[in-house]
Amino acid sequence: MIKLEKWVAVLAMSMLVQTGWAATITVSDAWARATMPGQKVSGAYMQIQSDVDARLLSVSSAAVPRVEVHEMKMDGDVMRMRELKSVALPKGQIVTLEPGGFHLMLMSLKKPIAVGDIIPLMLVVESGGKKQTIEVKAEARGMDGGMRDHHHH
Ligand SMILES: [Cu+2]
Repeated sequence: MIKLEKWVAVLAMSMLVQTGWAATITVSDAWARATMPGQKVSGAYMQIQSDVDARLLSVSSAAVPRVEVHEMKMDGDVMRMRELKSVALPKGQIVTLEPGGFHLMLMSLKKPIAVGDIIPLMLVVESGGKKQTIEVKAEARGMDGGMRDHHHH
């Protein structure tokens, strides 16, 4: 089991962060995929909306040794995935991180992620040349939360 504080009610709720110059970044429906014993990678997903043109640059987590921003795409009939330098968050648009598209890759997991675990994620977002950090709590869901993927790491 991963030791994390359990937030029960607040999850899946939208989160608003606003401080002075910063963009207003709204994150909703953040979740991570629970893992099987021995599985070292998983994914995290959410919807992000910024009130100005912005970019998601990177993500870190106190609970996961390494988090990468990935994109998954069909290449002919092969699904491929690559690490991205950033994900554009165009003004006012909801950008969805989901299985089969943009996603956060949770890597080098030391322990399995159980359904209901809360994975804290720190999103670094840049807008107008300035960076801000948004804290997101993603609740772990089971394998039926979406298509199976990421078996090739
Ligand atoms: Cu990936």
